[in-house]
Amino acid sequence: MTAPSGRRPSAGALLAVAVYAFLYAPLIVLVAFSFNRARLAARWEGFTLEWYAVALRDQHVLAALRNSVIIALATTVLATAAGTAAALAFHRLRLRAQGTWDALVVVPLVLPEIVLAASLVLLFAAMGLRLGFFTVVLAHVAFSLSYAIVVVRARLAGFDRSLEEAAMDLGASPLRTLRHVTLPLIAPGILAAALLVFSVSIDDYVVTSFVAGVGATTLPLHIYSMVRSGLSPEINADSTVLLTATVLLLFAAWRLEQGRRPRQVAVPMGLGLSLLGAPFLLAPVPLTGADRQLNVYIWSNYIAPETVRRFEQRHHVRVNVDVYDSNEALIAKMQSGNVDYDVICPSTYTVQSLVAQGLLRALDFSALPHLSNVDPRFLGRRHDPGNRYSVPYFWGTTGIAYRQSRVGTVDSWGALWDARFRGRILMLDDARETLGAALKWKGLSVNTTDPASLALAQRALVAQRPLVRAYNSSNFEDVLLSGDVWLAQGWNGQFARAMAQDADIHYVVPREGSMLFLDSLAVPRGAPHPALAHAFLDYVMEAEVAAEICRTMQYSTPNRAALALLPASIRDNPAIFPSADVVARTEIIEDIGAATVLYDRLWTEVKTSR
Ligand code: SPD
Repeated sequence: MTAPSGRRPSAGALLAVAVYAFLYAPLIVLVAFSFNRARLAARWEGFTLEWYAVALRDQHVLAALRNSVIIALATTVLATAAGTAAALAFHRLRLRAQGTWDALVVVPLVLPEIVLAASLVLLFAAMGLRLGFFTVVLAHVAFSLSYAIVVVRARLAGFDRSLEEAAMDLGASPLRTLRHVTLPLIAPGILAAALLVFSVSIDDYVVTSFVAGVGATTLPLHIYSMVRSGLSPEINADSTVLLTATVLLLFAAWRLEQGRRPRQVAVPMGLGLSLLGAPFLLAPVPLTGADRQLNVYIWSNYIAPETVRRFEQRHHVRVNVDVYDSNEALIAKMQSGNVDYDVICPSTYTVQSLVAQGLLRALDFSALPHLSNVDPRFLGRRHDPGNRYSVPYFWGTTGIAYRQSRVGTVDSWGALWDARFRGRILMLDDARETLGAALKWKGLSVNTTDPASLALAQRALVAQRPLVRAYNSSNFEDVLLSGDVWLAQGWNGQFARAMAQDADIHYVVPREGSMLFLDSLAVPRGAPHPALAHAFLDYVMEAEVAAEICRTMQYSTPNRAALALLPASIRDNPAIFPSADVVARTEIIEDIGAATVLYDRLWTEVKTSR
């Protein structure tokens, strides 16, 4: 590529440099920004190793990485073994219409991933397979088998069959010939296939998101859920670790292929494997495989680990908690039909939608004696008359939290459209909540299905987009605490916790009105452990437990008996328990049936607008 001295570089050399820059610039930027002190900005603000420490402490990331490594290793063993066997068979067999058979092997490589994912979900449901680790491995083997076959066949293409014939002429059995002649000769191809399978498996998002179930969250799924809250340096650090491990392993494989001895590749191989092996030492023990197990699928930041641990101790069970940050994510999981959750936490309109789809199990009130602790004002509401399917868990408001020293006093949704705060505004990543805020600002109902009203709200959100630093429904209060944003739309409980840490942060339910939520616990129709699920529902309705959950999470409890057990700092905090005046200007989000699709489309258009 170098031009002879004194001569200008050739067009070919420049083109090659451009191609390599195009290929590697994003990776270089990613690695560099994993050392950037800034939390959200794509602007260099100084060197730090802090994000690696954060990633090492993040038990969710470690558990997800461990899941990814286990799945990728299982997939690699299965797909490489099956792919090698198939490649050998295809190489030997002389089939009629050989070209057609060859093409059929390649089809899965070019099939749109989304089609493969949907077809696998359907197949697993038809076979009665519950979604979990096993289905993820099966799905990964399904899409990576073709890679293994193609790579091993490429190696076999240059294979001299007379060597096998010579071995057999000398008396070796077919098995011995395979072991001592064929496999050693095609070993580099098998190794290359294994590496390719490992990397496509560890990397996969689309198929995995369809077929993952209880406790099978992989690193790409976890990273994607974090990315929805904005690209953070922690994600860059996670990705850099994954990238470094992959490069080290590829380097080791390349050196092996060059004929180096295993001793000579021990360092890169060891480093790569220890990077991938770290989560096995650092992450908590996986919660699958217990005799008695309860699978809870709940909003993030909605239950404290100690509350869960006490239930585990009392019932001698393991509780596996997976989290989501939108009702839409919950509905999608429930609709897949074969997922093993026992307890879920839908909001009012999602209870309505899940009941309408026949996805919830009718509750057995004889197993819920502590339901009597719940304030009757929260029972028998429109979303579930008679509470046949759900019991109230938390209620609260959507509002704005802000840094008073930066923005003064706020009392209107209009503050989130104030151009003076460009780049310092955070909005929830939620169709009903963001369109809801714009509708309320314009004096309209959050449950409107009128296309003109919705178009107006959408235009407002599109106009606001350049001002918005991040859309985030998970840890929005942390972003406000960090000082990266000054105004944030969000839910009261997490803001109440932020206010306890920083006196400059205030919370308001805007004067134009807002959304009131009531989130409930429910048992999915196909829950594998319904009795234990009822025990859990009853447990969280005990006065002491409900008070503890309210104290730790700081969302508003609907449990009347718990109120007396709360400290005044919580009970009298208007951000946690809003006054009757504030409640009077809120509206509960209802299920709007077919118009949900319109809300989702409008919201997607907002997020993809420029
Ligand atoms: N992090 C938990 C927040 C749950 C808030 N309730 C959801 C209301 C959705 N409209």
